[in-house]
Formats: sequence, structure tokens, C-alpha cells
Amino acid sequence: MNTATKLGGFTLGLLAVFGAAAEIGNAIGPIGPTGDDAPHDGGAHTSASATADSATAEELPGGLMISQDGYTLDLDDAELPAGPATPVAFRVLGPDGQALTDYDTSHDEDLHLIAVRRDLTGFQHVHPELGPDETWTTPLELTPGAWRLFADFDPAGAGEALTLGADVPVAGQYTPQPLPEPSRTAEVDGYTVTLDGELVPGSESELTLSVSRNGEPVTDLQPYLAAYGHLVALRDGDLAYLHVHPAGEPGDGTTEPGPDVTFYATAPSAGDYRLFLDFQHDGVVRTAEFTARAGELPAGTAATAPTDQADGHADDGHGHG
Ligand SMILES: [Cu+2]
Repeated sequence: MNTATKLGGFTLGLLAVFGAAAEIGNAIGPIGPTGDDAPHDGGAHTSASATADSATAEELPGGLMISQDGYTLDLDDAELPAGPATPVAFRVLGPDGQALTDYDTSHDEDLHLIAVRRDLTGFQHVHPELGPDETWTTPLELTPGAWRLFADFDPAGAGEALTLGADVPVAGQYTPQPLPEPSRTAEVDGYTVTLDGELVPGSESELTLSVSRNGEPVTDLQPYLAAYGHLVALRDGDLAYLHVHPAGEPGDGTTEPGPDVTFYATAPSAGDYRLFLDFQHDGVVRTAEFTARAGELPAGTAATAPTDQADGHADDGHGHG
């Protein structure tokens, strides 16, 4: 493209602007008070967390650590074989070093296990069984590649859920998949799910997902995990696990069984995220996947992508209440 050469001189200026924006982002991001001369990458972990660890822990997205607040995700195996139903076993170790067996139920389950390959494919959300040997077990469908496992649970009495994450390699040849472009529509098994709302860096925002089938809004979604849907959002690049909660519970009068399911989600930074919506209809749980972008990416190209509103298009089937 010859515009590129024309804009050559301009690029340096842009780089300076983006640099400044990155600085601001970093300053706003974690905590604020300590941020004078600590280098972003190196010293930040140790110095910032030492001065204000409780505050830091709350600001950090979940799922980035294998051990947090005294709890550790302890996988039985350092690597796993590929297969359609590979047995996976793990324990959650408590502050006393013993396997944790007492949990407060959260979203209808004591522990939620999320498995995803690091390229954000292969998403699975399962509920392992806690055996008498204090070990959680479940089969997972694993393909070759680098996998990330998240255990999302609420230790009894702790009053707060925790998400620990651990890497596990699956041997074999594979080709990492690129992240799909941001999209507001996902198809799964004949269902169409549309996404309304924006992820906003650094603050909570409302996301509404709308389920239809054959152009008809679905109004008889079934409760799943104490809501009419369950949403997991992971940040592209490091798989930070976002805090997401549904608006209302089935039966409390604030939420309907479709077609709209509303969530509140907080994106910790600008960037791309992969959203995984689990919903249940006709007795089957399905997952609709979206890429969503929070804020502006310093990519120049994406912001002006020619995917305007398709207004000229006949917009039948939309927005029936
Ligand atoms: Cu779950």
C-alpha cells in the first residue's frame, strides 16, 4: 500500500502517542499509589505486591496464578495425552497444605473447571467429581498443544471465589489457530447468539446475549448454574480470567428465560477477549463463542475496518421483545 509510505513520517508521532497511552494505562491499571519509578515488567511484581498485597490481589484478574491466597492448584500429571476423554486429576491444596474438601457452592457447583488451549480453542466447562481420596477427576477432550486449566471455586468460609490457573502440555503436532476477528454473532448447533454491549477497560459493563433459533427468539431457556446462562471471558495473550456475573437468578423476578441473558463483566485492560456463553435449551448445554474488543487497540488497521452497520440490509427478525 502506498499510503504506508506517505504516512511514514507520521508513524513516529503515532508511536510516541501510543507509548504515552501505554504509560497511562499502566498507571491506572493495577494500583496507582506506588507507581513512580517501578519498571513495568521487572520490579512491579515484588515491590507493588509487598506494599499493598490485599489491594493488589483484588485488582488482579483471576486465573493468572497457580497459587493464590494460600490455595494451590495441584495437577496430578505434568503432561497429559491427547484424546477424546483423557482422565484429568487434581487437588486444591489449602493454606495448611492439605487437600481442600470443604467448599461453598457457587453457581450450583462446588468447583468449576475450565479447560482451553492457549490459542483459545477447545473450550470446555465441566464439573469434576471429588473422590474419597480428596482428588477431583474429570475426563477432558484434549488435542495436542499448550492447555490451560482453571479451577473456579469458593473455599468454605472464605467468602470469596478464587480462580487458579495451571498450564499443562499435551504432546503432539499442532497448528496454533489465530483468534477470530471481533464479532457480534455466533452460531452453534442451529442457534444464533448475538452480543450487545461493550467491554470497557477497567470498569464493569453490561453485556446482553440474545439467543434465537431459526430466526425465532428462544424464550424457554433452562436454568444452568443458577442463571439462564454462564459466561466465561478470557483475555487474549495471557488468558486472564475475567470476573463475570449474571444479572439476577431464575425465579427472582428480575430475569427472563430468554431470549436475552444479561451479564456484568469487567475487562482489566484494553485488548481482545474471547467470550464463551454456556446456555441450556431442550436439555442440552451449548457454548457460543465470541471475540470482543475492549477499548482501542494500537493497531491502526482494526479501528477503521470496513464492517460498518449493515443498515441497507433488510433487518427482519430483529429485536422482537
Ligand atoms: Cu461450572
